[in-house]
Amino acid sequence: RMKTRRQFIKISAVGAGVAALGLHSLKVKGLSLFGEDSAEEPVSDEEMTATPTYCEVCFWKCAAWTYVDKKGRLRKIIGNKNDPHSNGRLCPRGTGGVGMYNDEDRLKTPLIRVTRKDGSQYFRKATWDEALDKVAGKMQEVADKYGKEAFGLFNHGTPGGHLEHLMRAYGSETNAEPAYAQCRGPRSAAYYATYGAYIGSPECTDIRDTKCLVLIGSHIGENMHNSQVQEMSHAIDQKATIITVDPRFSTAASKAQFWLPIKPSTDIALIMAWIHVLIYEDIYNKDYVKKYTFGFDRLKEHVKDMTPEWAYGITTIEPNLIRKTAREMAGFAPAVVIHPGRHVVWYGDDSQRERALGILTALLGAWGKRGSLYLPEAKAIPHFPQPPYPKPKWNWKDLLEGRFPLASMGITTEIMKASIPRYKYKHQIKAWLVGGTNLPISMPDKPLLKEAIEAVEFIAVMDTMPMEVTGFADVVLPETTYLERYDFIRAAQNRIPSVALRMPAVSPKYDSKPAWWIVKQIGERLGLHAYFNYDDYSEVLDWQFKQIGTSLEEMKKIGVKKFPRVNGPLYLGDDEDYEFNTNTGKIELYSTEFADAGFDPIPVYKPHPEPPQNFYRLIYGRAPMHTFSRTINNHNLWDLMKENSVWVNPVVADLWGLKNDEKVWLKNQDGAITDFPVKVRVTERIRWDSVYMVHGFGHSDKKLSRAYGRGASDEKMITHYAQDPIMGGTGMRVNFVTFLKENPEKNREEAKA
Ligand SMILES: Nc1nc2c(c(=O)[nH]1)N[C@H]1C(S)=C(S)[C@@H](COP(=O)(O)OP(=O)(O)OC[C@H]3O[C@@H](n4cnc5c(=O)[nH]c(N)nc54)[C@H](O)[C@@H]3O)O[C@H]1N2
Ligand SMILES: Nc1nc2c(c(=O)[nH]1)N[C@H]1C(S)=C(S)[C@@H](COP(=O)(O)OP(=O)(O)OC[C@H]3O[C@@H](n4cnc5c(=O)[nH]c(N)nc54)[C@H](O)[C@@H]3O)O[C@H]1N2
Ligand code: SF4
Ligand SMILES: [Mo]
Repeated sequence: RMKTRRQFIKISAVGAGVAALGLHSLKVKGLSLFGEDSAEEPVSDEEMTATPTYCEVCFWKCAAWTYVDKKGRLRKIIGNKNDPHSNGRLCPRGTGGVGMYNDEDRLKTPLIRVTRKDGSQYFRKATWDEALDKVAGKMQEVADKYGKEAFGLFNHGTPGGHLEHLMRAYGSETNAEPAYAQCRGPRSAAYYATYGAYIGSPECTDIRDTKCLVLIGSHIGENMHNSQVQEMSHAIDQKATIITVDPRFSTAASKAQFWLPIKPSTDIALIMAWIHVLIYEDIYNKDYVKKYTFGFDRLKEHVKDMTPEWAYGITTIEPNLIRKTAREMAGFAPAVVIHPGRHVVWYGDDSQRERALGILTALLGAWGKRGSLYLPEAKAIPHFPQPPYPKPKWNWKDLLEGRFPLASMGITTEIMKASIPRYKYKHQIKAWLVGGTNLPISMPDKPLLKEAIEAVEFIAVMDTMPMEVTGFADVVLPETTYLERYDFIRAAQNRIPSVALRMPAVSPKYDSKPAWWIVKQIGERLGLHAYFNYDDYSEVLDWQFKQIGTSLEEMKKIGVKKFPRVNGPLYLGDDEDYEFNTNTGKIELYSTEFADAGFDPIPVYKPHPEPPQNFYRLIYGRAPMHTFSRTINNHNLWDLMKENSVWVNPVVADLWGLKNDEKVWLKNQDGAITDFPVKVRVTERIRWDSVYMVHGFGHSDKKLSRAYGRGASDEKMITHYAQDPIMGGTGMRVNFVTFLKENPEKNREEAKA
């Protein structure tokens, strides 16, 4: 076996004796619902101190109150009633957020990779000074030897935001996050091309007031984005019609009047057929189309033959059902939400599918209208005084040399390729900073990631947990959890602008530090004091709050503050003049931007490869009680769901002789096998041509004492991806798996013997 330069180090190897002991004694307590000692005496709210925060268990950023009892113990987190993201209620994950803080497996001290004489490697505990010196020293070295641009950044969430500030102050914009090219990127490219606007987060979907909610893949109810779930249940109470398109009978499908169990990968054909029906049955909004859109005649000609009968042959959805659902939408227009989805990297033609959704919305005269997509607004927060960021000589975009021309953010796989000399990129990346992203679980194509990890000279990872990604670090920086720190002001868009404060409810456990402090220390070592001109982050917050007419003191009492809209009303008025930020100033049914860049200006359905014999398409999604891989070890949430299962249609189960709860290994088309076996769930709720799994399980790091070895990881099966040529998104539903009923390890051992 080839010797690797950067071996994966299981953090359990650190101070083995102590860790093992600590683990045993803490584990029992860790299983009680709210962690340490909380099963004790009940305590009333009046006896506790409430401090404001916003949740970091996912990216909806719900504002909340954390309650700490007289002994300084965190007892509960509840939603802030004044918050438009949560309306006073958190989802199960947010409620269980205390488990992030209480997790005894947390990173406890900085760690530095050491190579022994025999070549083996381990992490040694380090002081903060040692760890920070090491990171700053390497940043200086890269700047001197290769230029600052050669230091890359992978990030997600608020911790990533702090790292981004550091990197921009230093002089690098060589950054990317899986939350773009592995998530919502195609949506951004498509809606920007069509409407000159982004959907944003929280999505500007007016589900609260809709009469018809169309979910194409979006599985709200399993995807637990808080206010969307709340609004959907309100819409159901109001008897809104729900149309779901999903190869799986999702939770949303179980609440819907219409379930279209589409053949995976064929959605563009269905959407174009809907467009055909609207146009050729003359039930689209003519006034709206005439006033606001560009390219209608070309669209009409383009979809002439895209009849429901044509789509039936592709999607397996009955022509009558296609017609009926199109008429439903037209009947309720404009109060129809065509949900744009969020994790939209499916098959590599995702920007085109997203365009098709945008076009459908326009034909219904719905964009900007009550019950469809509203016009969101966020509060602008002034930047704390600092010099302008230096301008790098090159950035993530220059790496592309014209490829993926409509990418609006860095592309993770491109940053990786640019880190590997044999790809001969014009610019080479030599070192990485990583924060708030677990690349080995969120990236497709493990070999590429591995090769890139091997190739770079240095990796520093800032995390709260010993996740797969920390195992590849040269320096590990243990961050506090969100409950123990100040952070950026949350000023995300919504119906009305609001701001929310996150402040420490408890002091940091172990030797962990907040991201703002970590980047300030590194920045100062690099002489970048001017970008970190404060002793404590509360000074930045107070200054910013004062600029917008409040203060840290007031915000500590209220947590959330709402502001009046200043950019006009929530909805487009009847017949109101409106200039869209596109080339033509109109909603582009025909995209001049796509055409100029050499792409189909109107979406075209193109077939995708089918599973080989005895293989099934692997599709995946979310479970209500977990966020990706990040919560599996959280004892509160682990209690609710400990492992995933693989959903198999009864016909397939029969064929393979699979029983419910039987454990199998999965093998994909490239021979990759899951690390652990996974339980079979035999169910009519999935088509026979596909299998389904919840993402985030099958952790391979033993230090995650609860998550380790539970279930299987979808990502291990995603060795292949289809890249969107428009913006670089990696379509990940293009892998096929088959079942292994015997332990593959046993076979391998037998083969060796
Ligand atoms: N509880 C929880 N909620 C979350 C998250 C979480 O980790 N946990 N993550 C958040 C994040 S970052 C994101 S991006 C969102 C993602 O949430 P969504 O955008 O809603 O999810 P998708 O992954 O696009 O959709 C998953 C659904 O697509 C279906 N599907 C698979 N293939 C096809 C196909 O070819 N056609 C159609 N029509 N459907 C198909 C699957 O069966 C599944 O029901 O969820 C967010 N909400
Ligand atoms: N196979 C497959 N791949 C996917 C997906 C999928 O469904 N299947 N989903 C895709 C989607 S939609 C997205 S958005 C991306 C998300 O992928 P990532 O960006 O990797 O997101 P997370 O899983 O949320 O990031 C988890 C990391 O952040 C750490 N973390 C949590 N809280 C904190 C904190 O407060 N501070 C610090 N410093 N670190 C923290 C966790 O311990 C963990 O290591 O993955 C994408 N990749
Ligand atoms: S939706 Fe749930 S996990 Fe996400 S921020 Fe809100 S409460 Fe937290
Ligand atoms: Mo995402």
